[in-house]
Amino acid sequence: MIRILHAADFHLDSAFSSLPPEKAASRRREQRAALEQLAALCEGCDLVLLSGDLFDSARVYRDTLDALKRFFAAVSAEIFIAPGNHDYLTQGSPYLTEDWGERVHIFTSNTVERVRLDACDVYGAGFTAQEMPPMLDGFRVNDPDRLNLMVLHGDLQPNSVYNYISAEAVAASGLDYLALGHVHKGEVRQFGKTVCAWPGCLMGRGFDECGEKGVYKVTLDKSACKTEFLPLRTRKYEILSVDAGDDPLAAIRAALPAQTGDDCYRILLTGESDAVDLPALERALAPRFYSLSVRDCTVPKQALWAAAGDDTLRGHFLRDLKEQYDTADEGQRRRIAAAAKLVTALMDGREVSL
Ligand SMILES: [Mn+2]
Repeated sequence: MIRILHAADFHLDSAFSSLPPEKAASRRREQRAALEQLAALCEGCDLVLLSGDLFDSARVYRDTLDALKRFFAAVSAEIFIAPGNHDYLTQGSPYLTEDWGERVHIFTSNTVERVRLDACDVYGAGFTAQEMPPMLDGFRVNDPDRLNLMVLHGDLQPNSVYNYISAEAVAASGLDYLALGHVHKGEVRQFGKTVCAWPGCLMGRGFDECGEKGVYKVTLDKSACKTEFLPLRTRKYEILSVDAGDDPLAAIRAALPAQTGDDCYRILLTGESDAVDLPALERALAPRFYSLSVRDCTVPKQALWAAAGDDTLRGHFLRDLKEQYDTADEGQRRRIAAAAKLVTALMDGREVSL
């Protein structure tokens, strides 16, 4: 049985171009600091598989190379890296120019190579250009009786220009575990007897990378594969929809989880509401977040019975309901008003939730 730490898509030195320069620089420092957490998670593992896009681009700060080397030095396991589309191997790539130490194996060829260890065979290949044709097609393990792993960057989207990996190629490979990168949301799949997984990116960088991020700890032998998601403590991006109601500030406060101070939130106000004062809301709520934006997606409140006098379908419908409403008791009134609101919203083509 071997224990693997599988991570990918660090995207170190991302531009964070939506942030002001000093905040972007601070986010890049946080990316480097996340490697220290990662080193702690690698404790007790025999292998560390890193499936590409460790760097966001060819432009890498010296601070980042040093942080990565400190991470590698802190890990006692063998480390395997398969460069991806963001950090593909090209002249001047830090993968080729830096001395990464003895335990770090970087797959520098775009055809699959094998490294034999006592406990298993580790296969891998690296991107040598931004786009790569399928690299797994036709691959078979050399020795099906051994424990066979591969580290690779690519995805399952047919016609993907980033090393399209077909379910058939995975199922035919004879691999026990295929450690993939490229998809930024964690996912474990199985094709044939091969388990393949994308751990997702190491930390969220925008509202297209929401929720908790982390790595997989994999326990593997010839008969079983267990994957466990280990989250990293990093800033989260979250999008939250809140029905504005009569008091949007109270509605947002009621909808928020307790701890949001480290996180980046986008709050969408929905439903019917009178004019929402966005700057005042953001001022009141900003101290509870690392960053916050509130968007007003509400529609104006309509006087419920305003159209009851009109000679239209809406007018006739509302007049009938209004007559019932006027003679009803309190409980019935609430139900009748809710029915009037619902049907007028439907007549306006608005989305309603029941
Ligand atoms: Mn990526």
